[in-house]
Amino acid sequence: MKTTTVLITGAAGQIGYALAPLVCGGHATGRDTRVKLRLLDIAPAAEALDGVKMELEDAAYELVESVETFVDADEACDGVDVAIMVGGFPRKEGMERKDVMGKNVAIYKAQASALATKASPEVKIVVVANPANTNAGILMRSAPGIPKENITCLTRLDHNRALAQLALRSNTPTRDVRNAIIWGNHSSSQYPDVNHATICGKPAREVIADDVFLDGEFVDVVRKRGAAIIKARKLSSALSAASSVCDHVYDWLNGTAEGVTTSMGVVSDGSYGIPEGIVYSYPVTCSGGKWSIVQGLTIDDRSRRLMDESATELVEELEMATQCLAEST
Ligand code: NAX
Repeated sequence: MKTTTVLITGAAGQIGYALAPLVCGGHATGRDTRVKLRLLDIAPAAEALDGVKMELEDAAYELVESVETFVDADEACDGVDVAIMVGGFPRKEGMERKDVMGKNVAIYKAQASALATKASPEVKIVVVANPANTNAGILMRSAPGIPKENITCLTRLDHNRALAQLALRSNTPTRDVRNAIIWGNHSSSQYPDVNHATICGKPAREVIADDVFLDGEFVDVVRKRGAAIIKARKLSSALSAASSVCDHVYDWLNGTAEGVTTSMGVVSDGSYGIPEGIVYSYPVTCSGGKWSIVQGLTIDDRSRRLMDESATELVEELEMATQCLAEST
């Protein structure tokens, strides 16, 4: 059986607490792969991180080779094959967007250097921490030695939310809903697109037969689901985020099923007229450990406008982040 070294940053946080057990159970790398787990957080969270480690030991996972904790990014990144970047600086009341961006740029610049020098040369990275697309963009720019294709961000949670809403509306199990697309930013500017989605193999628009709902309420619910969960739970999504991280990593490593597309934040090569170089959520398929953007989809005028709006937001975010990066050097 092969062994994969997985890093989770921000591991003492609430997503970390939901994610680490799933990774130890093989949900990210597969039931045929042993896991060496490395958990990173900042020094003030070291004791809580040790508590997570103790619980993971007590759960006696069959696939786990070792669980180690770190408060130093260089040490944590040593030999890492899969890096799940959950740690980041949250926006606090009264903080300007640029101030939060500056904090995250500093974190992602330092962690990019640790990954570039210490991780496996083929390391696959998924950024979860917000602003996820732009943090991934900063990682890319700060670690030119890591192939851009190996740096992604999580929009699978938004993708899964879209599948779930279509399933609920059509009274169908989620497994029978496929190929919704999240275009753009992991933010409220994202465009959840149902034009290529199917329910039990038939076009979702035909099955649901309610374009007013699909073009209005559906889009709003998916975009604002994170806020709805915070309102209900008084905490942000953790279980669903952790589960979606596993889906993202699993499909990337093991391939998407025949005829199934998923959504991943990946570097734009200009496909669908999106500016090159930004990290943009596209429909992708995965095979042999690589993702590829699904090409040739028909894009109607409404979709074009919504896709471009999210791209514009991302270009502006990346400009702000690049400015913070320049100011920090
Ligand atoms: P928490 O605040 O519970 O946990 C974050 C953890 O990161 C903390 O333990 C903190 O000490 C740690 N941390 C901070 N700076 C660090 C550094 N430099 N190195 C290592 N660790 C560091 O947040 P949680 O609810 O777990 O959410 C984590 C991130 O995921 C947030 O940025 C959040 O906005 C983002 N999300 C992204 C989602 C996505 O789909 N892309 C969905 C869920 C989530 O909202």
